[in-house]
Amino acid sequence: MQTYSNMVSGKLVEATDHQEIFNPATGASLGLAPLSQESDVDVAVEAARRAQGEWARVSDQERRAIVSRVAQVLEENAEYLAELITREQGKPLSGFGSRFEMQGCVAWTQVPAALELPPEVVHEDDTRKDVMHRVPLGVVAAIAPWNWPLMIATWQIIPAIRMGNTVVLKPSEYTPIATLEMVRLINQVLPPGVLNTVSGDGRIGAALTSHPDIDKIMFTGSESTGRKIIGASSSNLAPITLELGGNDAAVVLPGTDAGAIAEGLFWGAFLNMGQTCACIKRLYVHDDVYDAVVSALSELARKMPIGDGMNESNLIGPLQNEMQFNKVKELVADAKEQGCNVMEFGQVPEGGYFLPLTLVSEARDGLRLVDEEQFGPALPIIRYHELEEVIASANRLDAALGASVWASDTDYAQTVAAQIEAGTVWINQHGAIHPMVPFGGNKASGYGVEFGVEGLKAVTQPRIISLKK
Ligand code: TXE
Repeated sequence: MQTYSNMVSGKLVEATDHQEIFNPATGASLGLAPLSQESDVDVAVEAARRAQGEWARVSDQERRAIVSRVAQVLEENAEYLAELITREQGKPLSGFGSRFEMQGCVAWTQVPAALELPPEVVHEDDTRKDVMHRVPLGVVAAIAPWNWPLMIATWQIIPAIRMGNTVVLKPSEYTPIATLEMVRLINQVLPPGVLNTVSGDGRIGAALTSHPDIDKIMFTGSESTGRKIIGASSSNLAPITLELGGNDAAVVLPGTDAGAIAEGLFWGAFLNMGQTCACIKRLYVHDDVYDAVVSALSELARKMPIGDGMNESNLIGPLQNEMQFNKVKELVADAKEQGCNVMEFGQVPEGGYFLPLTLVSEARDGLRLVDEEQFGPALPIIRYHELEEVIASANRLDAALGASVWASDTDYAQTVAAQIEAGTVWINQHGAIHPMVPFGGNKASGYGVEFGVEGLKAVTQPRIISLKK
């Protein structure tokens, strides 16, 4: 059985303890992932600290060149890593699956490599000149989730490295292997100590985020863990970028052509089996087009091939883990008990954490499936009549990561979008993130943004050089 290792100071370090990782589609063993001890966290943070000064002194141009080489390594190893993602995380190789995730890793590495954050003259008059430089924060703790394990780790580590920080990354305990392999591969082109890992569950995450020598925390995960991390950061005062998932509403306005939007709505909701932070998690459809939208979505769901994602004809895989599998089943069972119309589609294979694609029509606010983040392939569809009513519904929850408005009249859609509280409101698309466009949550979905120039700023601190003339 293959044993995987953490990376510290450019070397693979053998762990004393391990956990076996299984394929969520088949139950097959994938190998042994390391389990770090709290003392390993100290060693990894020390390694990152030792490497940081020299890394920060590397010229901006050279750092950009090195990050470009990281993108090349990701590209060269994309197929190997995509297969590991499929075996470990479950998303299929094809469609919006693991190859798509690897394309994202490459793009989200190339863009920071190309971006610049030059010093800025913030004030100048006859007496003085004030220039703001963006300097690295130091050692970044990155805590990654299991839904897009490599892409989200890339979002966290690449901007940090690009701007002269060093990193200690902890992958999710559900999906450590593909991430550790990615780190091993990209370490071939990084100086030792720039990117290190520790592995394990929340106990190791807590040791890392509360470590006194951490200067910045990048976190994507649940709201409850986000709150714990805020507490942990009181020991190091590290600023935090927090992406805490969402419960995105999509609003279909009256008069919209259901056929034209069905595919966008479908993948907006079922991307990665719904296990995506900015997925449509509640769909509000005007009475005028309600039946047409439900029927167009049913048509698509009926045709969607479900199964082991290593088979390239499958576009829908299993859920990643038992916790998530049980949570989605429980929320669907509750909706059924509450009198909703539960429609299940697809041939679900035996074994593995497979669930049918589920549309729940005649759903309503207050239902658990609507109010809680299901993070799975079960979409509640709520009928509405008045615009004020649906805007109040969209804004009534604490979660506010993404939202979308769907309409044939895009001018009208923009006036509606402006009234929705969310970090991003898409029009006629959902979850359409881009490496140049800042992304982050409002309200309980977190704070701080990733991507683009704003994302680079988030892993630096301003330093003003003020000259008396
Ligand atoms: O998240 P956790 P879980 C949502 C989704 C899901 C729920 C629970 O609704 O059902 O969260 O998922 C690390 N200090 N999202 O339990 O626990 C943990 O080891 C530091 C939305 O997997 O938040 C893992 O690496 N770290 C989301 C990471 O935090 C700690 C993606 C996320 O795990 C820690 C995933 C601690 N005290 C789940 N405790 C999104 N935003 O997309 C745990 N961790």
